[in-house]
Amino acid sequence: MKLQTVLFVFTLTAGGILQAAERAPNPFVTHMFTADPSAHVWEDGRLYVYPSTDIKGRGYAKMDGYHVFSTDDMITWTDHGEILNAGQVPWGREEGGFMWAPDCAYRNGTYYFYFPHPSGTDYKSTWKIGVATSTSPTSGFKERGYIKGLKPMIDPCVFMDDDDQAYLFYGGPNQPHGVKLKENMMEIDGELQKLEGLDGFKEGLWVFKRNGIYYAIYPDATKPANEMRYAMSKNPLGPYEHKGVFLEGSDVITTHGSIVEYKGQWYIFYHNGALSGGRASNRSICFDKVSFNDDGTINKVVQTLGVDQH
Ligand code: FUB
Repeated sequence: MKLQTVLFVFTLTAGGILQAAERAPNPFVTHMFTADPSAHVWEDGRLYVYPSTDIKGRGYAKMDGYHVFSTDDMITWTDHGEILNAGQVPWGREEGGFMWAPDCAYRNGTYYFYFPHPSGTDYKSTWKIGVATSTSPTSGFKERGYIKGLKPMIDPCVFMDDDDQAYLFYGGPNQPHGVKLKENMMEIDGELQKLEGLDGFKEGLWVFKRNGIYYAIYPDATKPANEMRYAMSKNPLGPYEHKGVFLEGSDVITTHGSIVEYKGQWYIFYHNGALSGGRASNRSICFDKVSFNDDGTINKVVQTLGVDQH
């Protein structure tokens, strides 16, 4: 399903010059509620976003499945449909729901889709990180079990380093962790490590690399709306140096996002409550540009709504 047609808008830039621009307006998915976007550029040159799905009028406990969206121009987005739901997870809790923030990784022709889901009625003590695999980034995912040896926590992020070493990051509440993954992408390799330096960490860890520097971005526990902070390190498993807030909270309590480079521009994907009037569990995914200073620090993100401001 094609979601947007080309949008041409005129906008006032920071420098006060009116100029034309092209991009999908925020939120860029409007036919359903989506949250927790994990963005990746795969080998075909398209940008793919793997969010979780919020259900109209329902809470976090009812989140049940995942869709994939993709683009090659940041304007026209395709909804590739549902790729997995709780009913397809044999070890999952009987009541279903709780299909929370996912991520996807690619190695040697296989896409690995990681999702947090509880195995029992008492969801807090039974979180697992499930894995589904496919040879396509958008369909055919088959559930393959969960990663053994982890603590019951949420929000997986799988980062592939330049040397093809994969790392799993996850955590929450207040406990950011990381560990190497074996080449099979479904077993941990070594001890789970608590990441140092992520001051104020709540959940939603995302790790990326730019110019040899590892960045960890994560929501904090600020109320009424979580902000997003970042920290920098020379090593993926830290220790990290806390740098502060770079994305203000929106009209929903949670923040969750990912940063990716596409066609020479860095973007952050995140969510807000623009389509639900701020209902906490009816969120909508957005993207905006990210810029860096010479020392690698990240500038405060300008969050746009409805129009391009770049
Ligand atoms: O979307 C459900 C949960 O809310 C996610 O797992 C958290 O990161 C928060 O966004």
